[in-house]
This record gives sequence, structure tokens and C-alpha cells, in this order.
Amino acid sequence: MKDTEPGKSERRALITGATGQDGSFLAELLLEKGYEVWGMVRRSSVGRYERIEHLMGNSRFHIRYGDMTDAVSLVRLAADLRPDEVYNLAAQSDVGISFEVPAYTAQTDALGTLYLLEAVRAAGLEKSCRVYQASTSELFGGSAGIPLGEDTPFHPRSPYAAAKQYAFSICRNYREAYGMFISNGILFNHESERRGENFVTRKITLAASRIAHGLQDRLHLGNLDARRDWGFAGDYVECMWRMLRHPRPDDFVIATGRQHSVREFCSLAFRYAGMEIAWRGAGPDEQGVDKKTGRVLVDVLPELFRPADVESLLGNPEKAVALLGWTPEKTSFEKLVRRMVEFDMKYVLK
Ligand code: NAP
Ligand code: G4F
Repeated sequence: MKDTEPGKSERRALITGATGQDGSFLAELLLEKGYEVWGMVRRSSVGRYERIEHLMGNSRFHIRYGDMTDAVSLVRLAADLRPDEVYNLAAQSDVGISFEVPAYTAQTDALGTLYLLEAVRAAGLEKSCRVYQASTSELFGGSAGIPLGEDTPFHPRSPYAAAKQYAFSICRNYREAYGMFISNGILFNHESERRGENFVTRKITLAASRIAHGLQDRLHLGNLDARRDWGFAGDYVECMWRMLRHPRPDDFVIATGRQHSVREFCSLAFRYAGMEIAWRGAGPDEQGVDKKTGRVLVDVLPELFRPADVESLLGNPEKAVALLGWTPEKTSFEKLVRRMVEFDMKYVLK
């Protein structure tokens, strides 16, 4: 696999959502591969660039303002930059919060994707520019223990998933209708020490670290039985890049093929933070107690349950293994949890 096209010394990539978890890892990867990288960021009254601050001094990394809800800004960006590759990662990505801001989620995640594809077309790039769309395992709405693959029907269970279903479909439609190179990455949950603090994994590793240092009393969680196929974000962004190096546009499931419950994630994170949890009680009365002291470390709050939840997600990454050379569980579940706790044990003291 060549890193550069023949006759071209440097490819130019535009990343929407560059300040997010995946955007920051992807920007690092593309810079390592010799790309000129343009990150789209939105204006904020506070500097919110901590995930990409370390890239700011790189002469091949640039930022431009834009917003997925502002079609004009996307048209201008595509026309000015004329990118070879666009990675559409920008989204209101919190499933729980999408129940509270459903229309904004649809505007950003669904219509925003349409605007971006139209911007690529308006710039006359439909034959040259390759587009990656951040699709999601949330589209499936659950797996009931059966691994989910590219042919599994969708059943979105949140405004977020419904918006992402539109984005997935419009990407496929533009691929078929206009012959554009657009690939959907159907990514299962991927985490890291850069994960937003609302997502359950980071909420747990931060809380375990704060509790270990005496900075927090206990952790409140919702559905402890939810099961996810959790991988490491740094591994997953490599697949995004590989999808655009593949000879044909296509849709790919990226997953580890293993799943764990929220409860299991919790037990492991607290263990790495120096505490062994024993679980007692059931349903809303369930508690995680410190085996040594009997102190309650984790409890369940009914208000943290979603109006509809995806109970179980398990992916079948066979196609990506065969066609993209993807290695599932490159970073194991245990390594991922340890990495996040090790980071947060220091982070919470800053
Ligand atoms: P994230 O950390 O929440 O980052 C989202 C990014 O989108 C941020 O840079 C955010 O900017 C930006 N954004 C949000 N609304 C925007 C708008 N209206 N205009 C412009 N930018 C906007 O998400 P992530 O975990 O990196 O995920 C990246 C993408 O993959 C998302 O599309 C997500 O839905 C999808 N995905 C994620 C996972 C996962 O497990 N992480 C799995 C499947 C799919 P601010 O920093 O200014 O908020
Ligand atoms: O960490 P979560 O908020 O991630 P969720 O909903 O699976 O969504 C993430 O992964 C998707 C891919 O499948 C992405 F498309 C999406 O953008 C996002 O990155 O919740 C995981 C599970 C849920 O079942 C939730 O109900 O954990 C359960 N949970 C239990 N207690 C909790 C909590 N989730 C959160 N956020 N906070 C809790 O206290």
C-alpha cells in the first residue's frame, strides 16, 4: 500500500471534527504518513483544542473554522482547500444527549453530511476526492449475542442513530448516483484517554481515579448490564485511512469481535486503580462495594437510564480483516482499560 498517489508528493486531507477524540488521533496518523492536514473546528468562546494542541506547531497541520450546520462554510472549505480526502467525523456524538437535542443532532449528523457531500460536488471534486463517513454500530440497535456484519438490517434506537442512518444512506446514494468514492466505516465503540468525559468508559476511569485519590465519594451509573464491543480509538482511525486506500469504496464493520458489560469495565478499572469491587443487590438497588472495606464505590441511578437503550453490541469484523488487513483487538480490552486508568490517575491530580 503506497502512502502517496503517483506523481503527487503530498495528499491533502480535510478532517471535520478535528478537535474530537478520533479527529485528534487521525490527524496524528495522517501527519505521520506525510499528508497536509486541515482540521475543521467550530468557533467557541473558550479554547477547546486540548486534543490537538500538540499538533499546532506542525507546519503541515492547519485549522479552519466551519460548522456542519452551516452549508456555506462547508462549500467554502471544499472550494478553497480542494482536498484529496475528506474524513467526516464531526457529529453530536452522544447518544443519551441526542434524546435531549434531537433536532440539533439531526441537523449536524444527518443534514450536515448531506451539505458536505454537496460541497464536494460543488467544488467539482466528485471524481477525485475520497470521502470517509463516520457511521456507527448504533445503526444496528443491538445484537442479542449474534455478531453484527455489513448485511445486518438497521434498527436505530435513538435520535442519534436515526440521524446517522440518514447519513449512511445518503453516502451510499451519492456513491451509486454520482460514482463518488465514499466509504462508510461502521465503527463499534472505541475509547481512549481522550474520550469525552460523558461516555461511560471515561466516566468510569475518571471516577475510579478520583476515588482512589480521595477526590470523589462514589460513582453513579445507569445500565450496568449494557454490553459493548470496545476497542482502542488509535487502532480504529487507521482503518479509516485504510478504507480510503482500498481500490473501491465500500462499507466496513470495524470491531474487535468481543464484548464486555459496563459492570465488567467498572470492575477492571477499579482494580487498576487499586480497589477490588464486589457486586451486590440487583436492578436499581445494585451496588459495587470495596471488598476490603465494604464501602460503596458504585451505585445505580434510574435517571441515568435512556428512554431506549442498545443493550448489546458485538461486531463481526471479518470483511475488514480480509480486505483491509485489520487486526481485531490490536489493543486488548485489558490494555485499553489499563491505559485509560494510568492516564487518569495522573490527570485528576492536575
Ligand atoms: P467526539 O469526541 O464527540 O468528537 C466530535 C467532533 O465533532 C468534535 O470535534 C466536535 O467539535 C465536532 N462537532 C460537533 N458538532 C459539530 C458541528 N455542528 N460542526 C462542526 N463540528 C462539530 O466524537 P468521536 O468519538 O471522536 O467520534 C468521531 C465520529 O465517529 C463521530 O461522528 C461519532 O458519531 C462517530 N463514531 C464514534 C464512535 C466511538 O465509539 N467513538 C463509534 C462510532 C461512530 P467540538 O470539539 O467543538 O465539540
Ligand atoms: O459510553 P456510552 O455513552 O456510548 P454509546 O451509547 O454506546 O455510544 C458511543 O458509541 C457509539 C458506537 O456504538 C457511537 F456511535 C456513539 O457516538 C458513542 O461514541 O454508553 C455505553 C452504554 C450504554 O448502554 C449506556 O446506557 O453504557 C450505558 N451506561 C450506563 N451508565 C452509561 C452510563 N452511559 C453513559 N454515558 N453514562 C452512564 O452513566
